[in-house]
Amino acid sequence: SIEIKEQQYDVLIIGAGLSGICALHNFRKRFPSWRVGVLEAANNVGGTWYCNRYPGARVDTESLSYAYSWDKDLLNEWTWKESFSTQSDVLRYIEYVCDKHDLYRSIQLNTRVKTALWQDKNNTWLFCDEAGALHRTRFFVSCMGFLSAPTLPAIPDIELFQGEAFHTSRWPKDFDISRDLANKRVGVIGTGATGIQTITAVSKEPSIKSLDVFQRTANWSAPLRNETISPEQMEQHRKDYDALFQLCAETPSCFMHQADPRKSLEVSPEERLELWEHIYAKPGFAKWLGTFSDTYNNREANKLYSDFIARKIRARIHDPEVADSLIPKNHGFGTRRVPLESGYFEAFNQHNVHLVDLQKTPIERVTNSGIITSDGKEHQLDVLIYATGFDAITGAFSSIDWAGKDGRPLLGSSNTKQGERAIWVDHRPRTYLGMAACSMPNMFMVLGPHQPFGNAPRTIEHAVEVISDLLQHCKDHNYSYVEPTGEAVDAWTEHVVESSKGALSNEIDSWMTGVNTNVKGKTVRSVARYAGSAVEYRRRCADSRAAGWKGFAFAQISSSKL
Ligand code: NA7
Repeated sequence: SIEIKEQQYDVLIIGAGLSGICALHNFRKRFPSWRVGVLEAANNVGGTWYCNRYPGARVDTESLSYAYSWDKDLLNEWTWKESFSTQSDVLRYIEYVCDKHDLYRSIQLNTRVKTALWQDKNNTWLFCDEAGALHRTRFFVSCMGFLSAPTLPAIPDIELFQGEAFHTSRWPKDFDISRDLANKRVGVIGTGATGIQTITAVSKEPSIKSLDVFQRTANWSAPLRNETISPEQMEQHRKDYDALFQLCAETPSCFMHQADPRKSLEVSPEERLELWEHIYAKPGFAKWLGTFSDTYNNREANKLYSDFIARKIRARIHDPEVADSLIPKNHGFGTRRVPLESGYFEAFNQHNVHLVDLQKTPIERVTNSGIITSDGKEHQLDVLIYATGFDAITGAFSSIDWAGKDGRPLLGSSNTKQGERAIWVDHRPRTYLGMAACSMPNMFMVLGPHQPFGNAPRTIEHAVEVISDLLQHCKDHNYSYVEPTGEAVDAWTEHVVESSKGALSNEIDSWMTGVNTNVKGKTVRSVARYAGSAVEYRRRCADSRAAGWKGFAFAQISSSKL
């Protein structure tokens, strides 16, 4: 008989981005006797910050609040150079953490998981990777990210294009814009956070011949206001880290910005304008999150603020018709994720940058040398960049073939035979605390669906802490099996849906509401994230823990050897 060797773990982490690195560090420290490992599909650590190497990629959360808080020495050693760091600086930071804590030895790179099978007989998960190697583990933690599976646009004849074409999160290695875009006619499809950063950077490249921006939905965007951090400022910031992390722990999405408790409609027009101008002049998400408290659940309040931002945008664009196209019509400011920009709108004042408004002239098809729009015009291109986003939330899970308890698939469509047995039907996750799911025993998720997304490192650290405490509980009681109860999953999923009601963002198609025209079956809105505050989320996690992990069922089995 052929013996297939399998790697064995007590806890296996999938993904080596900010979540996986945080989980690895925590578990290795807390469970020194356990075999802890990470499988990572890419050939480096970093996750989002490794994959998204497109020009202009930058974090639009303040760098200082984007650091791990659990290593005081690291906070003292590390120097942030800019208030909003570039992709390469964030990646350098993650690599530095891995070096400093000797994490690389537990991470297996270039290992993409293809199948996952729950086995009752010994309460373990068996994973098979793309190369056919097996990995068996008692517990596993998904750190796969909710924006990690890129999607190409579903437009006809996309494969015909003969020039260079790629997705922003698959930026070709060593593709240098000043060299490789020199004299080129460049096209970008997509104007989300990624598109806006890419378009701005490419437009500033003096060597390009032209840039065509294919915009399906205009996006509200506002100035980032990045600045360099001097050594003296950094010295001061180091002293303020504790207070900063404390502040982030008290805000709804863990950013360092708080809404003004007043309501827009209760103050005078002058007072309104005063606050708006004040936050507009501030860096980062202040202008999204620091406005009046009713801005994102009161239509009239939202309209007033949107009009204010629209005036700001209009003032920056020479051609009124272009300005009109760049200002969103069908959704209000802040009801989708607000991309922050550094000269995006001014790009459209350049003679070589053209906006193709797909609301007026939708894309008909791709040809071997460009894109034809409905007005019959062929936009000739040498390079085509897809900034078309991700199969968000469930995308990373979709690329693995799951067999949970009783062989149940994790995902499935309601109109297929397989879908009838699926745990999450029609891309609608059902979770307990966004951390665990029925029929997926011993699985935990960091940044899983139904968690309160926001400032990623802050929410990651909290989720890792909770999972770590739960694993400790299993270890202490010799439990080899843990699964949320059906009632707990029903109640939490219902609470997630309830708390999203009234938010204007819930009425808009976006990756946050689970809609993606490029992914089959993602046409119906679902609730992807917990819209109750992060503070409330923490309270609920703490309540479960205090009540002996209420909502979870545990079991011991005697023959529970791996
Ligand atoms: P997003 O925010 O999902 O943006 C994707 C963009 O691509 C958006 O403008 C889409 O238009 C556009 N798109 C997608 N498919 C098509 C097709 N088929 N035709 C034309 N245009 C299309 O992804 P990002 O990568 O920018 O940002 C993701 C998150 O990463 C971001 O929120 C940050 O948190 C980090 P649409 O609006 O759907 O009409």
